[in-house]
Formats: sequence, C-alpha cells, structure tokens
Amino acid sequence: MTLLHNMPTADLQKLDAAHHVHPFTTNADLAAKGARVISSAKGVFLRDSEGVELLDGMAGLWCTNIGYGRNELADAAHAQMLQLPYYNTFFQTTHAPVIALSAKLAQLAPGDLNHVFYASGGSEANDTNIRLVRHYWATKGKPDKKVIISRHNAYHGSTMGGASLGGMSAMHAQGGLPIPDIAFIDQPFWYAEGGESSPEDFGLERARQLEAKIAALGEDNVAAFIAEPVQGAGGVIIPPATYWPEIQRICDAHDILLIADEVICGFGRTGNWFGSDTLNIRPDIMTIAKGLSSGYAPIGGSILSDEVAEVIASTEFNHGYTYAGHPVSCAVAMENLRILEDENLIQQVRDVTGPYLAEKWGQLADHPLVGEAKSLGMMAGLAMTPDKAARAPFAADAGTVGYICRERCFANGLIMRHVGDRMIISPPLVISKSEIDQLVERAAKALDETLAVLQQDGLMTAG
Ligand code: PXG
Repeated sequence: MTLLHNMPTADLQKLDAAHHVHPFTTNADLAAKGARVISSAKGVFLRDSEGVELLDGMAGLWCTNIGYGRNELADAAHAQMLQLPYYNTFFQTTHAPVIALSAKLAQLAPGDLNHVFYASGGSEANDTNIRLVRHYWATKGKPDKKVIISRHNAYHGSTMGGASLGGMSAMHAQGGLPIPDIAFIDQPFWYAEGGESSPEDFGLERARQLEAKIAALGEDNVAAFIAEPVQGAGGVIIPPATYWPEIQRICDAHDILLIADEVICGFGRTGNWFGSDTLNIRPDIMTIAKGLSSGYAPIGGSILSDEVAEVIASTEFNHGYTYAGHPVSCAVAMENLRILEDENLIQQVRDVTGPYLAEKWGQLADHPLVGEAKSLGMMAGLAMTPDKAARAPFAADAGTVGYICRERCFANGLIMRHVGDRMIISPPLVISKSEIDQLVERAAKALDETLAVLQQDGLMTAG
C-alpha cells in the first residue's frame, strides 16, 4: 500500500474515519465532519490537501521549534538509519548517538543536571520520574517519602502516571485516576483566580500552598513537587514574578525534590535554553521532549542532578523503554540542537522576536473582547471576556466562545488553540517579525469576527 499522498481529500477522510482513532477527540463527531488533512509544511506554514496555507501558531503541538522542512534533520536520520537503525541500551551496551546527545544535554542543562534517562516522549519521561523519585528516597532509607505534589490544571502527559500528575479533571474522570500518592495545590493563575489580590501577593499565596501541603502530609511522606515553569496546555499561564522564588525557597527548606517539567518550556521556548533559566529555577530533575528534536523524531527524557543520579546508580533501577535513547532520534536531536545553536535561534527569541511578539500581542489587549494578552518568549495567551474590567467569564459553557474563535482563526489561515475561552499560541522559534505581524493580524481579524458572532447570538453576557 502506498502512503496515499495523491488520494482525493474526501477519500482520505473516509478512510481516516473508518480506521484511525484520534486522541482527545469525539471521533464520531469528527467522522461526520471529516478531519483536515495536512499534506506538507515549510518554515512556519502548513499546507492542507486542498492547497490551503495555514500559519502554524502552535508549532505542531508546541514542538517544531526550528520550523518545518529542515533537510538537515532528514539527512541525519537517513545517515543514522543506514549506520545503525536500532539498538537498545539495556544489555550493558551503548552507541555513539546516545553518548553524544547525553554529553550535549549535560552541557546545555543548568547547574549539575548532567545525567539523562531517555523515553519516547514527555508522558513516558514523567512516568519514569514517578518511579525514579520514589526509588531514590527508598534507596536513601526513606520508603515513606512517596507523595508527589502537583497543581490543578497542570499537564504532564496522558499515560497513567503522566495524567495522574496532571491536574486536568476531565482526564482524571476517565480510567480510574489519579494513581495513589499524588496531591494537588492550586495554580498561580492570577487572571482567573486572583480576585482582588495583586499579582505579587497572589503569587506568594499560591506558592505557600506548597508549604502548607508539605506540612499537612508530613515532610517525611513527600518525595517531590512537579510543575511546568510556565503552564502550557493549561492556557499559557505565566506565573506572577513572586511565585517561583517562593517555590524554590520552600523546596530548599524542606527535604523534597523539585521536578521542572520542561517539555514545552525547554529548548528555547521562553527565550533561554530552559524555562528554568528564564525563571531562575534550580530543579533536581527536568522532564524534556518536544523541542529536543523539534518533533522530527519521538524522544524525551529526564535530566538528573549529580546527586540524584549518584543515588540511582547505586542500585538497579528496574525500569526502561525499548526505544529509550533510540539512535535515530538521538541523531535527529543532535542536529536540531546544532541548528538552534548555530543559527542563534534562542537569542533571537530572547532579544528580537520575543520582545516583538510581546509588543504586538500585547496590543490585542485593546480589543473589546480581550481581558488580558501576555507572552513570554515564543508562547502567548489571551483571555476573552464579556466584561474586561471585571475579568468576567462568559455565561455560556466554558469553551463555547473559545471554539468559535478557533474556527474563525482557521478560516483566516491561522492555527491558534483554545483552552476554555483563552486563546494560545506557541509558534516555531524561527518565526520572523513579518510573520509575527501576519499572525497577529489574522488573530485580530478572528477576534473581530468572533465578537460579531457573539453579538449576533447574544453571547456577550457574563456568567
Ligand atoms: N509535560 C508537558 C508539560 C507537556 O506539555 C507532556 C508532558 C507529555 O508529553 P508527550 O510527548 O507524552 O505528549 C506534555 C505534552 C495540548 C497538548 O493540547 C499538550 C501536550 C500534549 C498533547 C496536547 O496543548 N503536551
């Protein structure tokens, strides 16, 4: 069977609906409508099977940091497939690509994060982290230190472990989650939950929930705290400036590990190599995936501090994935990191395109429908509201307005995601200033059209 690249769209859609089950999708509804078929891509633009061009404001799923169409990565994969397409690292064996990538990551990661345990993506890496931190404390003679504290509305993946760590109630409602010994505190989401507090006070208040939770559980029962430096899937929630310094103080004051989930923030998204660099976080473990290979090949992992790695090294850790340290993925990741470095893409985000996006995106806050529009590096979110002064939600079910806006974005050639009634972007780091102009113009037009629909349908009312 061929790859069907020349099959007409309607036939592809029919075959897709017949045999392909989509993630996070009501498949019966999608089958009735037909999935959009994406055919090719270059730079920051996608093309669908009908020839429609779309500006990819989401870098795929937060991952194509170097943009689409980089032949160098295809060449790296090709060469590695010819040399050694697969071998594992279980049988007291190793290979050059995994050695090269591990040494490179040790050089790039902050502090003494010098040791990498690989996975195929972020969910698997977070599953590793659950077992690893519990095994770490057990090895140190503290088997009761096993609770991991996370946050409501966090996203840490879709496996049993990843979804348990995540704070998405819709995910916990399916499949018997969370697994035992996961606890939650509230998120530092000032816009939606800060009420009359200043962002600074609210940041401290939410961080101090961690200290209260550790006290309630007993420090001797808590293994770790896990958090995204900036929440991504939760809605690009940039915490108040007071939040992370207080979290760091609390983690230092109590004997628990800090896991920074850098799956989205890593590899330049925030304008530095890692969100931990941007926000001054000193994690013991970092989860990585996505931008590590710019999504060209599946790979993720956990980067461990010297101390954590040393404790783990003293025993056999009974854990590992067939594709851990896959040679082709490692070769692709190495080439991706070379491009990020040689083309100064991260400095460009920090010094040029990130500030430019902040300015242009920030102007969307003047739109009558927008209550807040903020960005950090190359990730941004905006809140739609029927009442700007009150930061009020809509009376309609959460997500109703977001979905309308998302559809208006598609109609205007822009892929922008909605999380409830927030709109979010995370474009490839290679996006130019003029492409940012296009992105923001299309977003503004979509907002205008959304407002018109809301007015027409009587949806501009606060709930
Ligand atoms: N941690 C974070 C912070 C993530 O954003 C994962 C872990 C899991 O990674 P994998 O590679 O197993 O998917 C993620 C993934 C969305 C969306 O709707 C976000 C993710 C995945 C799927 C959808 O924004 N992030």
